[in-house]
Amino acid sequence: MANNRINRISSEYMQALAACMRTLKDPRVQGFVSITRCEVTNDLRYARVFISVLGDETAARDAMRGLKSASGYLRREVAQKVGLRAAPEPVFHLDDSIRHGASILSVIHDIENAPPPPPVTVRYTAEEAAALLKEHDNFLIITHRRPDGDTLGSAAALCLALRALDKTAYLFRNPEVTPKYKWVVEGLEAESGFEPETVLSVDVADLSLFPADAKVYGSRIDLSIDHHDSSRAFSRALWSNPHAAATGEMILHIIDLLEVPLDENIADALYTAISTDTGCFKFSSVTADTFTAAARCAEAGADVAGLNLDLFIIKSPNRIKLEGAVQANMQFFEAGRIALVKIDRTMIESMQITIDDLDGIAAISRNIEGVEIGITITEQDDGCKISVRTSSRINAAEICEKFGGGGHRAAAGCNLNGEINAVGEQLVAAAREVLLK
Ligand SMILES: [Mn+2]
Repeated sequence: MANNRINRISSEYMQALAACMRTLKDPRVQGFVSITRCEVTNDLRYARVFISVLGDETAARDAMRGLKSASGYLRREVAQKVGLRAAPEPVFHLDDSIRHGASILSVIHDIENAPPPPPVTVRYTAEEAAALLKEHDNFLIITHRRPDGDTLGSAAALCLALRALDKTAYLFRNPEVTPKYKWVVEGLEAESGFEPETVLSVDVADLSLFPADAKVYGSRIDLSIDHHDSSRAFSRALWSNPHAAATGEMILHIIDLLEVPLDENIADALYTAISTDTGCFKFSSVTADTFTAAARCAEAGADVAGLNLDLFIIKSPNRIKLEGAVQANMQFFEAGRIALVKIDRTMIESMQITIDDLDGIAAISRNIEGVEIGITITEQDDGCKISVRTSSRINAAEICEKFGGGGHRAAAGCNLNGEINAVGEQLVAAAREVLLK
């Protein structure tokens, strides 16, 4: 869409919104707030509205809350004013430049001591995300806790692509990277003391999934790139695509927009991301785009056969023993429609099971004829980790959301404190509720 058309719509929108804001009865907003800038997104779905607030940090936060709660009302009023059926949804931002100026004049010490307010998230298109990457430099890329092939492969590929553009880019040093994936992050991790200007997260659906040491960046994520449909906003900008089978597919898209040619290293990282998140192209999330992305990796020199062997075929002797124990101890409920696997600490210790040995173990229970919900509970130092896998009729995320977790329709997870048998009963009860409703 032509830029001048967007500019015209933005300025009309800003005028109409300012008029509507003056009619708000909310004392948090009245008389203290003015709009400094307004940008309607290319798809006309959202409007980034930058505001300045007269007063201190508390007044600013209150005003933001007031505006957020009024955004539905404002959207309808603006639509009526400009004669549109649906106006862009306003997403409010504090105009930092003005707030900073005001702070110098007023309450510097208060602001320095206050925790930074969580940012208001704006949804970005792929093109807007690419533009952000082009404009910025000195990147730190954050991966999620218990990192899998998708978060690590996606982060590595993005890091390599940014470096190909002569930018400085590093991965956050995730302490939980397992031996299986060490090669993916080699040479890319930030040394301590690196001060990033721009912080990105990939494949991270929620702030709670940040590694503990990365929490300091929690309120300053500039862009989050993710494909989970349960994605919870925590970043300034979010580019999400729940139709992507892996975040790696999205990373390939953005690398294309950045016009960085794929090399063997990027291709290996992306193939790792895409193949691991799709169970080697077997999950229902796989689309034609997934195969196209994999084909692009193969074309660019990814070691497809070697990676498949390492990632999916070769198993450690301990893993084979674990699979035997899992199969022998599985419990069934609701006439075999729910299967429960419990892997307790004694089992893990006596069989010398590593985190890599546990990778993908959750698929075993779901892959039994008649099972619609497979629940796998792994007892860990900090509580129980639960993985739920479901047949197409059942939404796994719905079960895990009952316990504060989330994920995809076919695969989701959550964490629960408590004794493993009691946790098992809770999960089976929740699964039964979803199964029988
Ligand atoms: Mn993923």
